[in-house]
Amino acid sequence: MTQFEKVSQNSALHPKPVGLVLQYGTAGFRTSAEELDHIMFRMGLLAVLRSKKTKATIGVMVTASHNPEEDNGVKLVDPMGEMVTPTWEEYAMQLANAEQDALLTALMDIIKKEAISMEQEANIFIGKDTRQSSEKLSQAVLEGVLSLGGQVHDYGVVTTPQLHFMVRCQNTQGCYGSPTLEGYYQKLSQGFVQLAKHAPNRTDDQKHLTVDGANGVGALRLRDMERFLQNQLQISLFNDCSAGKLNFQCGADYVKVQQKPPQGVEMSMGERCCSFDGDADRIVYYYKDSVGCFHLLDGDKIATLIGTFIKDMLTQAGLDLQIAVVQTAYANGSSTRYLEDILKVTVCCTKTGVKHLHHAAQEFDIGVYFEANGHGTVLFSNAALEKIQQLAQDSSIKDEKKKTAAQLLQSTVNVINQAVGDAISDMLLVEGVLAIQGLSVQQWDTMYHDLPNRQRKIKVADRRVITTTDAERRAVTPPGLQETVDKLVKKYPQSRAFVRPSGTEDIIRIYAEADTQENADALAQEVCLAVY
Ligand code: 16G
Ligand code: ZN
Repeated sequence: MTQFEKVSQNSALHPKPVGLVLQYGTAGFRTSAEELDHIMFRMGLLAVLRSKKTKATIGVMVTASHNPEEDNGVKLVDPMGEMVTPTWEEYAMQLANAEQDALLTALMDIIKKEAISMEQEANIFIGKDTRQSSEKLSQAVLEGVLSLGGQVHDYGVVTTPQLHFMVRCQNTQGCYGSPTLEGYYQKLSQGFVQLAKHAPNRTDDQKHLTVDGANGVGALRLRDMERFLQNQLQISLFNDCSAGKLNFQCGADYVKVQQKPPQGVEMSMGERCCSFDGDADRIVYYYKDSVGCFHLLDGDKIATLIGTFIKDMLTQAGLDLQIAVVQTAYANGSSTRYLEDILKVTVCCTKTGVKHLHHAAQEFDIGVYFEANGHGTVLFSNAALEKIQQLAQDSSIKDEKKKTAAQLLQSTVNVINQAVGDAISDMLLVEGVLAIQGLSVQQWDTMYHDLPNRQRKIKVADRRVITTTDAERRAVTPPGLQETVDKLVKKYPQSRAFVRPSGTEDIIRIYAEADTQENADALAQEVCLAVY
């Protein structure tokens, strides 16, 4: 049997429902788990082609992140651990949406367009989250890969960022780390322990952190990692997968959107808490103050903390490297003002979705990128990495402050997962920075005050009627909408609002911020009415 006959035969075991059309959205294919079997098989096929084309290992992650347990999804990971390149998102859709009898033609078409040599070998890394459906769906990916003659390493249940990390390690011949869970835990924890050494006299209270694992994979893998942390962090883990439902009334997305604490977490006053999302690529922090009031420290606050720390260290180390912070339209106006006016760093705004932020951050020596929802990381250019490493290893430096700063920068590099935003890695970096700077969560929170804001969503027949420009901050169509939003915004002090189609669901999203919560709510409501 030829390879293609095998594909044809096996694909019949993963039939596509006639007429079903799915989009490769911001974070890959994502929908009800029941609709995804054929998609998984076909993404296995596509991963093989991508691997042959790039002559590198490609990742396939089965997850629907913060979405409900009943959903699932899949995305491809490119050689350096980034999201797959846009042309291949198009191929993903061609392949996914080809009716059963047109699958081989669609496959051949990609092979021809990309001039792929089928002789080339292919290696695929597969990972999955804890969803019940993930087991069977990742099996379908595997069958797709094997049908087209690819080799597979199945990592089983890992966080999304862990799979990205493995792919990057594999394709950089170990320069980035070793492509194993052990390698991941060792690299990140060593970086963190080095940072923590610079904060020697912390009390147990200061070392204590409450973590909401969203009843997902992040909880499991954090448990594995604890033994590497040398008691520098004392974690109380809740929503740890033992009983509750994934993402249900818990997790980073719930906390951020609802602006309230997750269920199932014991929080005492003033205590530092954080929530991961369902695949552990997002994190937000929060605490309850002395009168029981809830305070959220989202991705913007994390970016500001990290940006400030890195900038300080660069100054102390005497390193002239350009640092920028990349945000999206959702970034709180106060954070942008703080970064530009007080911290005086370059700030860029991109469209929502990790790939856009990641891409923009690559333009700088050091690019800190975070979405307000808690997804983010820091990218260092090769030149920046070299300079930091050289300085950290330079034994001729007599200036202690300079030496320490260089070493702290080097440890920061090690703790960061540069492949993609990573809740565990971000958590370790935040904990390290707070420890070194001797900051409590309350002190961190006072760096700037968030403008009150409100997010809303509206179901519409076709979200594509709304198109946007200026990093999604202005609506181009339907005609007149932006003018109406502009008028509404003028009614409220310090306000801002935008409307954008979701890249992951069939809805329109609305964001409003203003001087008071009442005004932010009222503005959001008025903008909603303008969209209907
Ligand atoms: C996805 C994106 C996330 C973005 C969100 C927006 C990745 C890995 N994830 O979850 O970055 O914030 O979509 O969703 O890119 P929306 O378009 O529905 O608002
Ligand atoms: Zn996620």
